[in-house]
Amino acid sequence: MRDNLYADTPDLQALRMRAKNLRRHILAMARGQGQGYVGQGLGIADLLAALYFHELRHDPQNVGWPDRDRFLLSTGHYSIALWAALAECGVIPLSELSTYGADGSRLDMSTLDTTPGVEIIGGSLGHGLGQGIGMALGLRLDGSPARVFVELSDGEMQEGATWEAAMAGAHFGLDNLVALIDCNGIQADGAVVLDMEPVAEKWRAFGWQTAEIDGNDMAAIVAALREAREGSGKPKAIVLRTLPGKGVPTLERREKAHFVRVDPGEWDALVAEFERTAETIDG
Ligand SMILES: Cc1ncc(C[n+]2csc(CCOP(=O)(O)OP(=O)(O)O)c2C)c(N)n1
Repeated sequence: MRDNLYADTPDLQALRMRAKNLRRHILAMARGQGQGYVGQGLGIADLLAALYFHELRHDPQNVGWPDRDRFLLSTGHYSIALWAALAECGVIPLSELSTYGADGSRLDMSTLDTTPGVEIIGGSLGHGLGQGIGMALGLRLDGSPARVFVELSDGEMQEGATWEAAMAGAHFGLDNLVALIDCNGIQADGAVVLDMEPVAEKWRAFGWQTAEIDGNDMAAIVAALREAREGSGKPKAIVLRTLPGKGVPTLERREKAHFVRVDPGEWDALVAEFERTAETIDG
C-alpha cells in the first residue's frame, strides 16, 4: 500500500509533477492513435494525480485488495486519463500506453472492466453514481474502511438516473461516498446543452455535503478531498470546474474539444506547446 497515504502535508509540487506526467502520457497516446478524448483527459489530470498519488488507499501491486478505495470513472470515454494514471502508478506498464485505442488493446477509448484497476464499464453514461451507491452500501455492510469515489460529468447531470442515485446516497447517509463532478462546460459538439446551474446548490439541496473548486488547482483539490474524509453522515460532492485541454493553450481555446483528431504535424506542435507551457509550471 502507498506510504504517503493521508499525509497531513501533501507535497503539492510532487503532485503537480505527477499531473504533468499524466498530461504527457495523454498527449503521447492521442498522438500515437491520431485521435482521442484529449480535452477531457487534460482537464481531469490534476484530479487523477491527487487521487492516485495522495488520496486513494490502493495497492498497485494488488488491485483486487478488498479494502481498497474504489475509483469509478463514470465517463468511460475519459479512459485516456485513467490509463495514464494507472500506468504512472504502476498498475499497467507504461509501454502499453502506445496501444491506446488500437484493435485488441486493453486500453480502449472507453473503459472496459477487464483492464486491471478498472472498477466499472463506463461507456453508457449516467450509471456510475448508481453503481457507486451500491458499492458504498455493500462496503458499509461489510464494515470495510474503504470509500467509493465516483467521477461524473456535467453532461451526466442531465440524466435522471444520476438524481435518483443522488437521492439514494443521501437517504442512506453514505458518508463513504464521494462524487467528483467534472464541470468542464462541454458536451459532445459544444457547450453543455441544458443549463445545470447552480450545480453546487442542487447537490446541497439533495442532501450532500458539497464543495465547489477550481478543478485545476492542486491545493484546492487536495483540500476538498481532505474535507470529504469527515464522517458527517452525508455523502460528499465536489464540483470541479475544469478547463478542457488544460496545459495546451491551443486546445484550451479550441471550440470543439470533445474529440480531437488532427494530422501528425499538428500533434507534434501540440506536444511541443505542452512542453513549453509545462516548463513554466511549478512542480
Ligand atoms: C447514455 C449515453 N448517451 C449518449 C452517449 C453518447 N455520448 C458519448 S460522450 C457524450 C457527451 C457527454 O458529455 P459529457 O458527459 O459532459 O462529457 P464531455 O463533453 O466532457 O466529454 C455523449 C452524449 C453515451 N455514451 N451514453
